[in-house]
Amino acid sequence: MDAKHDVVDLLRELAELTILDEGSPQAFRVRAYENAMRAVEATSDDISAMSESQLTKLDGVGKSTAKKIRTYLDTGRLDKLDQLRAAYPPSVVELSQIPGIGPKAVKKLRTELGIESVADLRAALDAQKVRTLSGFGAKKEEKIKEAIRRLGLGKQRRTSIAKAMPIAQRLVDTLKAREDVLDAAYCGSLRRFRETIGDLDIVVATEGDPKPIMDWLVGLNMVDQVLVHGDKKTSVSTRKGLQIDLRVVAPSQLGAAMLYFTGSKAHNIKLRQRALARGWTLNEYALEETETKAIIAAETESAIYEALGLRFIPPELREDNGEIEAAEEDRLPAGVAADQVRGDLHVHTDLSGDGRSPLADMVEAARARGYAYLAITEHAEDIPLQGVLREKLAAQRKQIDALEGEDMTILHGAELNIGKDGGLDYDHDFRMSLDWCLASIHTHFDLSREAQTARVIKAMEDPAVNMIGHLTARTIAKRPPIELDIDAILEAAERTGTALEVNCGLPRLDVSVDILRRARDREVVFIMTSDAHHHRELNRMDWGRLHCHRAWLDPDRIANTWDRDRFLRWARQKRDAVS
Ligand code: DGT
Ligand code: CA
Ligand code: CA
Ligand code: ZN
Repeated sequence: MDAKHDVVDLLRELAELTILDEGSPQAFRVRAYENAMRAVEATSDDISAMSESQLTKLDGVGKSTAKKIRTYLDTGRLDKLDQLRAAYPPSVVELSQIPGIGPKAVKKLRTELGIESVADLRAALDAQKVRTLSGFGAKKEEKIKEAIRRLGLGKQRRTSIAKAMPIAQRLVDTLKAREDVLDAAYCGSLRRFRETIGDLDIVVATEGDPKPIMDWLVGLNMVDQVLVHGDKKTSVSTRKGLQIDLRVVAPSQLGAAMLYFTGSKAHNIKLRQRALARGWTLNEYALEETETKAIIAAETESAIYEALGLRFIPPELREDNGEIEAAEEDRLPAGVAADQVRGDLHVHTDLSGDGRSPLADMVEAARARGYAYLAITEHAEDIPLQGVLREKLAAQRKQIDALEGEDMTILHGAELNIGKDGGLDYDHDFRMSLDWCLASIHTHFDLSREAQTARVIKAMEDPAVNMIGHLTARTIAKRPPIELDIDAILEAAERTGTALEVNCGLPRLDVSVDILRRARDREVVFIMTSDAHHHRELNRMDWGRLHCHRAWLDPDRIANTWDRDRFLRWARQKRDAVS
């Protein structure tokens, strides 16, 4: 792992722990760490070679932070970090991740009730002790209980895909760059693109000595405990509680190892039964003849599938959902290929309070992806910090027109906020003057199922609303989905001609695979979007392709695979019906 990533991780952890320490995410020190983190992320200079004063020259890095960075780079540790970690152990950090429990509440729970973990909190909730604290009460107790239950906190924690993926990618990239490594891949549930990951499984191929590779893992900064340190397998756990299993194999065995460690277990069992029926054995080293041990296939996954009489099954389908039967009969569901995505319909620029790239950069990035259409959708006015007032939004149209070309249509849009009772931003005429609107829930996550369902359906009935953004408003393993009558929502989407977004950002992946499957027999239109707030985030679309494939969703159900004429015709329908 390179120094830059280590420093970004350091600053992120300092910011997270300082929120708890200062009791507020807005505290000056927290902002200082966050600004420094963004500055380091953005620089292409070699951080490890920079002096303290050079670091200070990065926009956003203050003097005292620069000093901390340099100390950390030179010594591999930092007193401040050690102090904060001692004061706020992982079990306390976990408490602060429960929706409705802010840093101040964590302090109160610790000092007044001695609560140091989710388990302690659960016991205190059961004893009805929490309601006695000022600012809590019986209703809040209930909400907290419900959140703990729905997020599955306090048990063996699963890590969200959003947290696991960047770690896995960095580990694999670093491994691949080594001279003694021929190939490396993350496997397990992450490769199958599950929403949460129990542990991370990485397979490495080398002709050489596995020991230096294993030692490298054990020596990483993020490692907290070494669970196994062997030649075939090494397991560590990180300070955030993520277990990493690393296996080193010979290149000739890579396919068998990847197949085995990708799973799922149920998929593997079915494959082994097929092998058995042919007088063969399938294990993590090879597909071989049981009697003679002659190897039939081992080097690639495709060769093993082929020998078993199957089409190659992409990892995201390997869940024993009928994919083996489908592969046998050559009717595996088609996925969306990268070049089949024709546009992105949910993109912010720095006009939105939380957007980070200028319009021109977003448009250029969309062109680079070969899109034929793009919607610019700033946050609308009802969301205080991020929202854009109508005059400013109206003024954006000129800029958009100037950047449009023959190759790419740019829709001038907005991301409306669905109010508590289903009301929307601006007014009817202004909304209708825009080319494209999505409407999303950003507030009131705790309403009843009836109330949530009603407000979403009301938004769908608005003629300016083309699409509902991130329907359930969940963040995976962090904020539970809002309560909804999904069948009623799907029915309304079909009836009103409103699309449902597949938000491709890893923290959300909303709507879920489960909802996509439930919509299979309905004519609901789906649209994959990046919800990019930075030009580099347009590539989130690639995650959405895996997500939709995992749901066996027919690509033609996804409107942004349609050619420009078909898409634009569809996008006009709701508006045209009223005028
Ligand atoms: P996770 O980590 O709980 O999110 O899920 P996985 O699927 O990554 O499971 P994990 O890490 O326990 O094992 C990785 C893969 O290794 C698993 O998908 C299939 C394979 N595997 C592990 N243990 C067994 C086993 O006892 N039998 C078989 N057939 N395969 C196994
Ligand atoms: Ca795993
Ligand atoms: Ca594992
Ligand atoms: Zn958005």
